[in-house]
Amino acid sequence: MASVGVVTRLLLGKNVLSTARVALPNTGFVKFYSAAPSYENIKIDVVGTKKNVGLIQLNRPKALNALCKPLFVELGKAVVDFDADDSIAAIIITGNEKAFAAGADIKEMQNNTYSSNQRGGFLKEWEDVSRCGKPVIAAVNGFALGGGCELAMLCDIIYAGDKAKFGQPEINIGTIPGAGGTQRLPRYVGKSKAMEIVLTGSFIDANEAEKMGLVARVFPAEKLLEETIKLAERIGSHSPLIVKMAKEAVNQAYETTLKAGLSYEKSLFYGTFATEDRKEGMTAFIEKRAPNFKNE
Ligand code: DAK
Repeated sequence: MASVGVVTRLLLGKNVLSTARVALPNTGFVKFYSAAPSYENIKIDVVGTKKNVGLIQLNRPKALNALCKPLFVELGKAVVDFDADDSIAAIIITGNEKAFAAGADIKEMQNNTYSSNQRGGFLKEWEDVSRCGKPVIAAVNGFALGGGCELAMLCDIIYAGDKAKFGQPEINIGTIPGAGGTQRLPRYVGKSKAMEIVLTGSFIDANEAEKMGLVARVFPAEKLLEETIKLAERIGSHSPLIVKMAKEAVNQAYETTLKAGLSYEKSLFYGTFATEDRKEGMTAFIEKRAPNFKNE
């Protein structure tokens, strides 16, 4: 993984996982994990000045990070582990300069049948990513196509490098988006644009994706990861508990009516008043000091 200017890269060996903390020369305390699988299709890292950002890099460069099942099993596991780790405030999923991910692995699914899809719960690990309570940010350089675009849309925020290309080209290979493309894309960009993208299979570039509201911000490709880590760190400066509630509230907007959503929001808002962090946040404001959130 390319090292990032402001970030002290933590080399954890080959995905050594444990719950212990060890001091490494010049890197301070490094969290590492034990009993983790030896990942072959992703790389994980813990980055940021406070070492509170979990970084997952999809790592099948020869196949443009095509999302084969073993990759998705590893990705799901890494997300679940970071989600369970109290020292991690936010998670970034990224790829490489050429591809975030060029879709589900066409070679792997070529011989699937309707019944094998049904029986095998085809790509059911996707739910591990969508269930994550912590903010998940996609940092997209290169191709984000088909399942790659859908994976980015599963995330809470998409940042893109200026050469990124998004698309749902399933129509070109005789199928349709199957991991949220027909449902999430219209919610991001509206029906007309979504129809154009899904029915033509054509790609859109990063600036267009930003204009449509698919992407939150575009950066020069080489700055993308650095800027995404800054975003994750900024989120990580807030109360993790309240961040989780805010994420849940925003996501509810896509699941329900306005009336039900507003009611849900109100309950969560009232709920923040049962937390120590809400008390600390408001007290710190009035005392003109930085808050010291405790995740309580
Ligand atoms: N699968 C497998 N291999 C892929 C791949 C893919 N999606 N995309 C690229 N590759 C491989 C190529 O086969 C090639 O491998 P070799 O031939 O060298 O062994 C290598 O990556 C480099 O690709 P190219 O030679 O094609 O590279 P180019 O720069 O010329 O073209 C490209 C780049 C991205 C335009 C082109 O590779 C391309 O069109 N790729 C396919 C894009 C695509 O159709 N994606 C949608 C796939 S369908 C679900 C979950 C997910 C899904 C469905 C359901 N459930 C949970 C139910 C998702 C479905 C899809 O994504």
